[in-house]
Amino acid sequence: MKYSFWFVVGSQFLYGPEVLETVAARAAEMAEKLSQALPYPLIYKVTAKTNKEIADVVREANYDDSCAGIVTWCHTFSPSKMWINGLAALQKPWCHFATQYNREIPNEEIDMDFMNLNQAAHGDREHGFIGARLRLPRKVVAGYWQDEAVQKRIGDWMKAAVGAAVSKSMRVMRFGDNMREVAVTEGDKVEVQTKLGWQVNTWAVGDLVKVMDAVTEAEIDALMETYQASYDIATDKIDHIRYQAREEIAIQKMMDAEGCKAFSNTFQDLYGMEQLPGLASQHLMAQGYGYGGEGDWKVAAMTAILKAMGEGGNGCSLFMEDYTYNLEPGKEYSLGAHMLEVCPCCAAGRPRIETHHLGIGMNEKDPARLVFEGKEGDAIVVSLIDMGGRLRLVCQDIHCVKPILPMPNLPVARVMWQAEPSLTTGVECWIAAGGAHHTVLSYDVTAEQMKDWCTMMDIEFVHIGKDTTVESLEKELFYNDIAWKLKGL
Ligand SMILES: [Mn+2]
Repeated sequence: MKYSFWFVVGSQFLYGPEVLETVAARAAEMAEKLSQALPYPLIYKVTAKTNKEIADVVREANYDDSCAGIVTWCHTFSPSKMWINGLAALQKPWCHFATQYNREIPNEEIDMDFMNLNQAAHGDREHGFIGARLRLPRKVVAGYWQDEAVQKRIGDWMKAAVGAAVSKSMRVMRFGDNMREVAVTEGDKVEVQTKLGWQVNTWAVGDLVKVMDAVTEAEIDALMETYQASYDIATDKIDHIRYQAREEIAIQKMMDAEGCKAFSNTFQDLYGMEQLPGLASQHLMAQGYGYGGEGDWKVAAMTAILKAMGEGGNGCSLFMEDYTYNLEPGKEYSLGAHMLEVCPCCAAGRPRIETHHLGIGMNEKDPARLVFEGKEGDAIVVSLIDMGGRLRLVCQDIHCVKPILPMPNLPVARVMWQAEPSLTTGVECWIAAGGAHHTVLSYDVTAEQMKDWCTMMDIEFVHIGKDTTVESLEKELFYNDIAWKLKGL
């Protein structure tokens, strides 16, 4: 899907046709110039002067799948009662861009005509009131439209809105159920479909095995060439790698046939399979598919959504699990990994394909997997949890580092990070909020984008950052719980 955004500019008839022509020409110019700087096109649609014009453009936006959101701005004053019918019907993300065509107030030229034409300061306040009065989810971005920092904020919001569009059409393929007895990977599939749009359904592992059996040697040869081009082969068990290729091709065929962008499986149900898909899952994630281990369909869908929100529509976001800590004073780090399935998008170097025994699960043969170190950089980890009747997204700021130890006997890909506000306070906050051991770790989606995404999806957002304290967070969680219950009444 090629997404775009629509620019809807507010005005009214009061100032005469010349002013309206100027507003329309400037709006078209701004949309064109902004489109060159933004990650998605911004298409100028209308200078809105009537209730009907606004209702019409909103109706059109709602029904156009390629429209991922609308950006509004009031060049002149635009009385907001005429926006009510349209905004009340709006089903797409909304950004109110409080900007102005001119950067400076001209000393000599300013007169009442100039004031009437360039009164965004006035018009955007009227426009803001109706958004607040209608309690509509929206993003407000203020600043000069040609400033890079302002354009970046609009661009970041656009990517979050694309995440919302991807979420609304998300289909998840489950192979097997959740890992037995695990709580946090469970969840209400009706609730996620209602709130987030996800269609989460199950397919038999036996059906996957049938598709695997039908994969041809020629198909496997072609994928082996792709593996060789991207990774070093550090095992002589080539047949194990070929088996992972067979698994990858079969899983991808089944997902593509059903329009699924994410999948989950579990080591407890691999009947008819010789290996837990390791390399197979990793290479599927590298192509933008979401994945969750142990039947964790929530993290699978979130991985696909954050990937889509990232740079170029498949950014550096990956399924991750907190495993173990280094608690030396001054060297406090969390070590993240998974049994096999870490996406190579975050690899600091060229990944190696290795085969090792895996004691957990039903593995007749040592599964092939990619082994590498994660790259350095600022990142976030996010976890979507089901609070019973509603959803909470926990997001923490982290800083990935080069792992401080070589760990030569660790047979999996690994990422090491410092956490905000510190490792241990961060852990206390994360545990207080109920965040899972499974997360999506992202190097290019920000906490602000996740907040925007949660606003669009109407779910709770909890952010653990440099200024968070346990006391303030516990209060926030307590008040949020009451507020969300009242909201649901
Ligand atoms: Mn896990």
